[in-house]
Amino acid sequence: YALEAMLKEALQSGGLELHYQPVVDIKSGKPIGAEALARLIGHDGRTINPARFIPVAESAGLIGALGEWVAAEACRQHAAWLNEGMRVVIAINVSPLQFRQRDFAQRLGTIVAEQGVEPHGIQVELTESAVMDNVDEAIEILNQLKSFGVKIALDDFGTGYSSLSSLSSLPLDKLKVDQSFVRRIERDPASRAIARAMIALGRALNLEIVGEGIESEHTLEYLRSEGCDQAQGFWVSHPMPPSEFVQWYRNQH
Ligand code: G
Ligand code: G
Ligand code: MN
Ligand code: NA
Repeated sequence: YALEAMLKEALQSGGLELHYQPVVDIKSGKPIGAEALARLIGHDGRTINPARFIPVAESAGLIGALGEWVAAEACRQHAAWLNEGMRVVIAINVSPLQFRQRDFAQRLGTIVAEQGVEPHGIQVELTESAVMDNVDEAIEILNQLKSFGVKIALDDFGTGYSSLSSLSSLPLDKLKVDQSFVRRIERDPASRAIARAMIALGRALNLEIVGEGIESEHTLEYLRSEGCDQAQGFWVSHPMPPSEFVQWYRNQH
């Protein structure tokens, strides 16, 4: 209950922030974009992570409001950075519950249109369970999102129950190979084989592939040699508040 009250208050009076984790081109190391990760800031300045407050938002009926705040803030930041000459594709996470809300796509389309976002400047990350639950309905929602110029990434790929035939029928742009495999690439041959197979599958389906949770140069090299396109993880950078992200970005050029 304390967390629910805190979240409600944060939505009204600015107690939420987005932190940004860079995504880079795996060959050149040049920044491409960033994943926006929500943070709840307590009165004592303490940061609470989404793993704790997203489930609360879902059960308290606040996930729609939270998701719309995230989308609007990400779009505002994208446009502000573009004004300063920084072209950052911002990825936002959408929970399965939010994805299935009746006018989700329409509302997101309105938010994107209001903020002066470039086509493909915003990307939506969805998990397998969000899209595989009802594939026909998902295809319709995804096509609507794409008509607004939003790109679609399948997040945490490999941890859900994707049907491979459905995978090819969904209008996706990107696959994000889940960090549970990536983090074990160096020490576990099975994880290495799975990561490799997922990259091959993504390439066969003409999708961009992002390796997430990359924590070493060795892992990054492995993914690059297997044809992975983009890299994300602590080896590249931790998630950062916007001001730090700007410093990081400028240092890459
Ligand atoms: O930043 P990290 O611990 O902090 O994120 C934990 C999980 O929370 C990840 O699975 C991430 O996708 C999810 N997450 C982060 N930000 C958001 C958000 O704004 N909305 C939703 N639905 N999930 C988020
Ligand atoms: O589920 P999702 O992919 O949206 O999760 C993003 C989460 O993963 C964030 O909490 C982020 O802080 C975390 N994360 C990002 N890179 C790494 C990494 O290299 N190692 C670990 N352990 N966590 C990471
Ligand atoms: Mn994500
Ligand atoms: Na992920």
